[in-house]
Amino acid sequence: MKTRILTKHPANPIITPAMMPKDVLYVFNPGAIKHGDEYILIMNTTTLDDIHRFWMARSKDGVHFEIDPAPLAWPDPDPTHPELCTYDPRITRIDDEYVILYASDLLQNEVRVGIVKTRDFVRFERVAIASELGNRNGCLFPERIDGLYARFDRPFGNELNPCYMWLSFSPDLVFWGRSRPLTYQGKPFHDGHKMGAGAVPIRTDAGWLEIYHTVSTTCNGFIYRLKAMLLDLKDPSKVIGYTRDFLLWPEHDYEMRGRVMNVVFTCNALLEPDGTVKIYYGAADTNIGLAEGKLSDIIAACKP
Ligand code: BMA
Repeated sequence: MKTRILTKHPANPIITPAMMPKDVLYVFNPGAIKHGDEYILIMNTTTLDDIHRFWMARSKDGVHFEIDPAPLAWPDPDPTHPELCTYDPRITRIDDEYVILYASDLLQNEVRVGIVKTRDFVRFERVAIASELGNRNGCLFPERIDGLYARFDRPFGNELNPCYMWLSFSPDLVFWGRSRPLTYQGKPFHDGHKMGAGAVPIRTDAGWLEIYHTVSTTCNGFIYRLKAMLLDLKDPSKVIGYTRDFLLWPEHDYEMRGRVMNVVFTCNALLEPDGTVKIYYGAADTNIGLAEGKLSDIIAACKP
């Protein structure tokens, strides 16, 4: 077997439902960022009422987390659009703020990209629920591109037009447009049965590095696995390389059995000063694992 580019931490799963202070059935798919000397996770949790709510955890070493006593007080959206579930948060630091894009389920199967910001992870302020229905995996770039905010999104497809990644732009985080699919060598970039943004992209000399999820179908259902791609720095709708092999896949019990079987899913990739990338990932929509690898190895694997 080839050498692994990402190594799973020996303490995995680093967070399980049993570690939660209250009755939590599942804890998974965290957004992650470093704020001062702390690692912050905003985690998906599901309680006995089957609602997905965010819950925060903090750590000094990035492995052992102190979990808040209660779910996060999430700012109410527009009262005409009450949120049923909130999940899959991606935390981007831009200017001096942290902007969190997440999936906001209004009614069953009506998903939009919600946007909330904070400076301190204590007070959270609503920015928007981005208008179009049937869109998720929203993920904000850490820099403006040609003066505009840029985000990945993933409009819902159908049998004929499955779900792939798009890029949209906004002057103010509220109104989004100029949407276009990612392309590779001039054609729409398709990878798997469906795919979507994972991590907030990392700027590198070789291009924007994006860790994404790709979904395969089997006789027993979907398998969610992670790969990486490089995007043109000036026009990030252009894919300039991607990993042919999976970088992370479900193989252990905690990744294969749970609310949804055979899932590894990420909303983050944190670059450390020594060139290590830390990925906190959801496992079987039930637990949280940590995987680590070298930025240079991930970039090299994206090149044909
Ligand atoms: C996706 C999202 C994720 C989830 C994954 C696997 O569509 O809903 O939150 O981890 O499915 O169930």
